[in-house]
Amino acid sequence: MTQVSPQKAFLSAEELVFFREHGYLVRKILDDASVARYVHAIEDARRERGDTQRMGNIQFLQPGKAIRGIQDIICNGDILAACRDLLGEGIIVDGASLFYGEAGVDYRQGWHRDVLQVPDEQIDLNWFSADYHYNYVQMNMPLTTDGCLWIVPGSHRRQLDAEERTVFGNTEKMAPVDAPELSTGKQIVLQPGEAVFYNNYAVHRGWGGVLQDKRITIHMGFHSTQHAPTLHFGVLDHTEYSLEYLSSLEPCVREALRAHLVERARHPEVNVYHAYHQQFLKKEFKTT
Ligand SMILES: O=C(O)CCC(=O)C(=O)O
Repeated sequence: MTQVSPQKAFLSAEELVFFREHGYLVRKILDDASVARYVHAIEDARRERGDTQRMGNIQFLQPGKAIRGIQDIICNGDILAACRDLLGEGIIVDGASLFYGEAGVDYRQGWHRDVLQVPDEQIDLNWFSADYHYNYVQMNMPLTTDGCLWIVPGSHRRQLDAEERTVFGNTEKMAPVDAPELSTGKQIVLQPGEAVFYNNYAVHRGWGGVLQDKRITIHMGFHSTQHAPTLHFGVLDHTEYSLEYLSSLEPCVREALRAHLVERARHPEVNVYHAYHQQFLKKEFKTT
């Protein structure tokens, strides 16, 4: 009988408990040479596209916006191993964006949970509880020092507390951008090549104020085929992945997008969220 050897764990038992309780985890992923390679590929691509006054959110796996030189990040063994430890086998890449902002860009989002794309009446409060099976992990991996992500540790596994309720008002989705500060908010400051894996149901926000330095951060989302989708699986626009586009990709990227297509075919119910999510991105970011 063929023995399938179990994959070696990447995260320690302590890290898994930390992620479950606090909703985030920081790990070093890229060495300096890989950071430099990706920055070079991005700066080349940005020169052709021109600059912007807003934080960019460039969906680098889509044909019209592709940044070929960074696409192989979706095959990074350590990132996939971390996601496997957090979610289970059958890791499928979903979101893949580049946050790009020049020094001087003013970047402020309201505190939110990533349920913005769901009509209010479909939001289930059970999603924000300790026993809910969460099946999506989001990751920010900066290539420059980045302190733009803020999170309220532990808020993914409970309802909004009294302070949060005051700033959110009668919605579970997003507080106004000019709402008072949350005393429990924690700024996550990352060095180039470090990644933060986080639960996107936790209360969080992107907030840099007026950026002192350029921001170049790779942002991704992952799902496991072992469990039903949770939000917001369905970020990639799979309808754009033609055979011609797929065959132009590096083999590992092609295989990852093929696996994404197979999983999207198993879950057509998430397609409705895709459209809502794109509307959110256009409001919060410059997406071209
Ligand atoms: O790192 C950031 O800018 C925040 C991103 C964010 O809030 C989100 O994707 O929901």
